[in-house]
Amino acid sequence: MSSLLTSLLTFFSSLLHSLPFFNPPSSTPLKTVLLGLQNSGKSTFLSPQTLHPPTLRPSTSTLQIGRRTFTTIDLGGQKNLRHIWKDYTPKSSIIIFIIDITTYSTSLPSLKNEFTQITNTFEGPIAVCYNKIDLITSSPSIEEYKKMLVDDEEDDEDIKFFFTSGLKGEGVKDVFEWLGEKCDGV
Ligand SMILES: Nc1nc2c(ncn2[C@@H]2O[C@H](COP(=O)(O)OP(=O)(O)OP(=O)(O)O)[C@@H](O)[C@H]2O)c(=O)[nH]1
Ligand SMILES: [Mg+2]
Repeated sequence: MSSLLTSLLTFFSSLLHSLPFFNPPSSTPLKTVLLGLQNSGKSTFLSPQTLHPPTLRPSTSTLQIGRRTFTTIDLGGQKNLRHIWKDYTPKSSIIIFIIDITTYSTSLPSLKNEFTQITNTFEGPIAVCYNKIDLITSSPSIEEYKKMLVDDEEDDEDIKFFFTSGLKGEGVKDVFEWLGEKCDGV
């Protein structure tokens, strides 16, 4: 009898805690900036249903993922627009760095240059997304991609690497969940 009562109490407790009232959105929105070379898929990552022209001006939007609210700033990735990135990173808690996996080898020198500048100055969590995985059939492991981009052998727990397809929504939730966890308590 008591085990039946315990099961019933557990059931109703988990039911109540699944309701929004018991699990309200966290009050502090996380300021998130999307960086990456032109055409890597930043705008699509945030809004896959829309066809985006190249981003020329910073564009802000809000995303609710689970309990976390992300205020995102999408910046243009063309070479002549990248100088403004440094104006936005100090105001952001999070960076999502998007890489077009289909042009990775040819764009590696520019990618390394931009990524090094970011990691030299930014202290918060950075999600590096090897994006457009829906367009490739096989690829090196994430560790091998990481070694090509980052010279430092040491693991930095504030940087995590993901395979994503912004267009198909693959891996996107994992990225935001990890970022939300990294900002736990904020
Ligand atoms: N197949 C595939 N195509 C993608 C994906 N993400 C973006 N694209 C395509 O890549 C092109 C560029 O996407 P955007 O999201 O505009 O790229 P961006 O990084 O915002 O480009 P800029 O604003 O110029 O910096 C578009 O044709 C998208 O449809 C993806 O995950 N898979
Ligand atoms: Mg864009």
